[in-house]
Formats: sequence, structure tokens, C-alpha cells
Amino acid sequence: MKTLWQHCHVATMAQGNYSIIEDAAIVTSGTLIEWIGPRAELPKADYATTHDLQGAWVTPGLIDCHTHTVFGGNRSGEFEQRLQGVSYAEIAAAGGGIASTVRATRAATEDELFASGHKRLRSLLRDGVTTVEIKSGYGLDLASERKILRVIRRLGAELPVSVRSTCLAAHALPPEYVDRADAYIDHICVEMLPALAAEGLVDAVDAFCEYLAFSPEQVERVFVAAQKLGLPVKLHAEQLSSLHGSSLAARYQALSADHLEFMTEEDAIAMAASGTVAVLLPGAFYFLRETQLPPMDALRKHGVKIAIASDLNPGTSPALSVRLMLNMACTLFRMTPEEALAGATQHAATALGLGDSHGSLEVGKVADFVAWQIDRPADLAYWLGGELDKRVVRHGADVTV
Ligand code: DI6
Ligand code: FE
Repeated sequence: MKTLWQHCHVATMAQGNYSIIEDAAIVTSGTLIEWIGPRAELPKADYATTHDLQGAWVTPGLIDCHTHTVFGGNRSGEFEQRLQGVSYAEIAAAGGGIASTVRATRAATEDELFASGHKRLRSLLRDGVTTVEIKSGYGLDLASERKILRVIRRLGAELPVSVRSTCLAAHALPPEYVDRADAYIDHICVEMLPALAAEGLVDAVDAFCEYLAFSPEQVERVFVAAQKLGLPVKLHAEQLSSLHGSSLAARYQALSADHLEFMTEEDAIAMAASGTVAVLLPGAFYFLRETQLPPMDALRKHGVKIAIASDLNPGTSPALSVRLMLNMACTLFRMTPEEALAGATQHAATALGLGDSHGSLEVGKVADFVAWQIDRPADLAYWLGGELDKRVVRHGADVTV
């Protein structure tokens, strides 16, 4: 059954550019795009349904390729403390930071985590997101990581959004393994990953490579374990210092390396060679008031694909809007609105291993798109927050919330 969507302009984002079609028409059949082009060239056919998009600008559905949406508790109190002069170190010493979210996540039931994650995810959907990646990483033991990953699968089953799950057991050291980081890495590689993968809960594996988290050597052991299970890898790298985690990620053909404020040109060359996507997280940069910018010139010079994501998490990026991230990518990182939109569509899809099926409006790809009542595509990075009038279509069906 064919459906026609017309009276619109389209930014297809093919090849990561606007690739605009003025006065366009889109034909969908089931979940896929069957035809797209100028309305004047529309093939004659019987369309079961015709939608008038009233002059909207149509883009691919937004893709948030890096979130920690499922967690217990709330750290707005820490935000307030820091603004009263309490340091991160003092907060951590008092049991705050990631440790407090781990305690709250372990204490929460699966239903409680589903309810709070559902609320956060609806905010992203209302902002035009049709595909999202969600990481574990606040459980840090097998039962709790399993609980988070099961919630992630449930969110994808119950909401009109495609969800990819990432196991980030190597996010932080759990209290049971204080001063025994290598033993915890063993536990991840020998017990946690094989069990969670066997239960079909994991689409990719991630780790936090940082002086206050895990070393490149420890991360590499996680990568080897993931590879043995046939799982692709990603990496939180060069957020606060340069350990060349992004080069290590490139050596393992990682889907992406993320944060990257402290990456070097050599890292960029390695990522370009492996096709590893640079996922920039301006929300964390902004919220932490960082000053070290990612090396945009090196990324562009070496043709590294750049994605933009929310990094939605309670400690460093409590961000509920991808559009706001587009604005931050432009305002803080000096990306163009076109680069930023490519970063939340085609390049974000590639960062999830979905580049062949998602991320641009082309024949044979999924019919995931948003019809925005805006004056031009740059409006998506221009307006700060708020809600734009839109229709959201996922898998060929109107799912506007
Ligand atoms: N980088 C971050 O900024 C977050 N995790 C990571 O790998 C911090 C997570 C938190 O503070 O809860
Ligand atoms: Fe993150």
C-alpha cells in the first residue's frame, strides 16, 4: 500500500549534506521510502493515502546516538552545591557523583527505571527523535546492568522509536572493586559481557577511557572480549585528557569515539582511516564549563565524520533536547547548521552501524522523517529550546506525540 506525502521541501541529508529537493514528494510503502523527488516528476499511481504537509521542511528523523537515558535518582542537588562553591572532589568524597547514581539505580525496580526513562525519552521524541542509543553503566554488577539493559529493550518495544542498546559496564569502578580495577575488568570480560550478550540485550559495547576511569590497556581487554562476542565497540575518549583512546578505538574499527575535546591530529588521522565516527557532546562541554574545544579543523581536514548527541546523563549533561545540542554544536564548536544537522542524522546513523538504513531520505531507507513548520533547515539549530510545530513519521506511520 503506497502513501504519498507532498507539498513540502526536503533536506534529504544524503552524503551528509542538505541535498535539498524543493517542492518535493515522498512515496512510502510500509516502513520504507519507495520514491522521493520533485513533485513534478511524481510517478502516476494509486496512492492509498495522500498527506498534504502544508509547505513543511522535511528532514530525516533526528538520531540521538549517545545517551545514558536509564538511571535512578537525580543529581540536581549536586548542581546546586557546585554553584555554592562545593567542588566535584568534595561531592565525590561525600559519596556523590556517579556513585550516587549507581546506588539509586541499583535500588530502583525495573518498573521504576522504565517509568523515569520513559519520561526522559518522550522529551527526546517530542523534539523529533526517531532513533536513539541508550547505554547501561549505572549498575556496575551483572544483575543491575541486566536490569538497565532490559529496560532499554522495553523502551524500544513500547515507544515509537528505534532503540540501540550499548553495554557500558566499564563506566566506573563499583564499590565492591575499590582499588581492584583489573579484577573488575576481568569480571566484565569473563562474566558480564558473555551473559548479557547471550540474552540478546547488547547491540554494542562502550567504555570510559580516562585517567579517572579506565586505562587504554584495560579498555583494550574489554574491546577484545566484545570482538570475541561479535559485538561492535564505541568509546568515551579524550574528554578530560589525552590517552589516545580514540586511536585505540580506531584500531578496533570502533563505530565511534565520543567527547574528543583532547584528541590530537594523529587520533583524527587514525579515525579517518578506520571510518570511526567522532561523536561530539556539546551538552557535557557546556554543563561542565569546559574550555578545551574539540579539534574541529583536524576533524574536517582529515574527513572524519562528525556526529552530535545529547549525552543525556544526570551528572554532566542533563540534556533533553537534540535541537539544543545542534545549537550548542554551532555556537560553541562553530559547526555550521548543515554540519550539525548531518551530525544528528546521517553521521549519527553511521555511529550506530545504521548508516545503510537510516539517517537520510533516500529510496530503500526507512521512512523516518519529521515535517517541521520552519522557514529553513537552519531553524533547527537556531531556536533555543521550545517546541516547533511538526509531524513525526517513523517507519511510514505518523507517530507525532
Ligand atoms: N563521561 C561523562 O561525562 C559521564 N560519563 C562519562 O563517561 C559522567 C556520568 C555521571 O557523572 O553520571
Ligand atoms: Fe556519555
